[in-house]
Amino acid sequence: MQPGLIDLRSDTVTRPDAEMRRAMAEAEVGDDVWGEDPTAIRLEEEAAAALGHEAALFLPSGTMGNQIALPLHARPGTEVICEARSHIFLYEMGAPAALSGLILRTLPSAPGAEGQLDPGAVEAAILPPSPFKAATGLIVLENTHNMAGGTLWERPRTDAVLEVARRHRLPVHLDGARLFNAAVALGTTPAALAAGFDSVMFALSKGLGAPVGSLLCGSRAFVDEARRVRKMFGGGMRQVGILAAAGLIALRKGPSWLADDHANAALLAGALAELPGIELDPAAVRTNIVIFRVTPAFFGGDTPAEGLSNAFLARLKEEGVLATPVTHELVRLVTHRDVPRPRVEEAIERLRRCAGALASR
Ligand code: TLP
Repeated sequence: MQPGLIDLRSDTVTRPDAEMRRAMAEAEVGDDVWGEDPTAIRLEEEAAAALGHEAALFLPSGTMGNQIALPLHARPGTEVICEARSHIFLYEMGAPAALSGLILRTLPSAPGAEGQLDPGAVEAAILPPSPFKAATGLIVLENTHNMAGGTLWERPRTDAVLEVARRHRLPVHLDGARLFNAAVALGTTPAALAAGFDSVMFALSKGLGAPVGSLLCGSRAFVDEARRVRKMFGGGMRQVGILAAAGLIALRKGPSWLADDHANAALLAGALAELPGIELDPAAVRTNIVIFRVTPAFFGGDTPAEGLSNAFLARLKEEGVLATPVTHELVRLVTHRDVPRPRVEEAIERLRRCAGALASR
């Protein structure tokens, strides 16, 4: 990467630190497909304990975790209820259909609660077994909700959805890729947020800082089945203790880094809200994701031919800051520990320069 570039595209870009690299070099390993990798076993035990679930399975990615969970809960030809911008719908390459024959029934966010579902709307969308229609097989929630801007599911609403699911005898999976961010932001534990779900995926490779890996947690019987499907999907990894060693450090130490990421995101959001032509509500930024709207006013009233977010991102890149497009007018910045406070302040200066240069044209 070009020196001086500030990479706010995602918290997935974090690089393993010296302690992780040392642990990787020294990791005790074995063949994990044979169940003989002591470091992977330790990571799975600690992950399960952290989430308050019986067991956990180490996986190469969060996508694999979600995609293993889906067919274990829902039969082919059934529907999965999820929010309209959820990761399983928008960013998993159509895998629910391609791998498991599942239909996604997307629901809009509850009014005033971006990324969350209204329990009544979930109940209304549930289809019972019928000779005419695909039945509902599963409900999936996402906490934090990535594309809604790192928003949080708090316990009362979660409980209301779980109660609906239970009444209809439906399983519920949690895409908790950033569950530790949610726990830190809400001042609670990941276990408190993971309670009551039939399965939970969380990522080590995002804000927690590991180079690779996610865990899928659930009952012992569920995880035994997940191990079988992981192998079927090509995710049987051999001396994977090399990666699990970094994962253990991420799991033990990573949560303590997240409050800084959240404070940095709040700082960025406050500064962005003051720029002409940028729209966002800084109070809605509760974790490490900042999503904002770029309006024609940012470009002096014109809509650039390449589109608002593309033009914004290109200008920002010239200033040495990387971000990602969400839609043609929405842009995402994600804070993480490889961009500490002074670099965030520098990013804000560059954002201001970008806005100033365009305003003075
Ligand atoms: N999210 C990535 C991209 O895929 C968008 C990112 O940069 O934010 N669930 C959620 C909520 C996620 O945000 C992600 C990754 C995943 C699942 C998938 O994890 P990986 O990338 O490990 O497959």
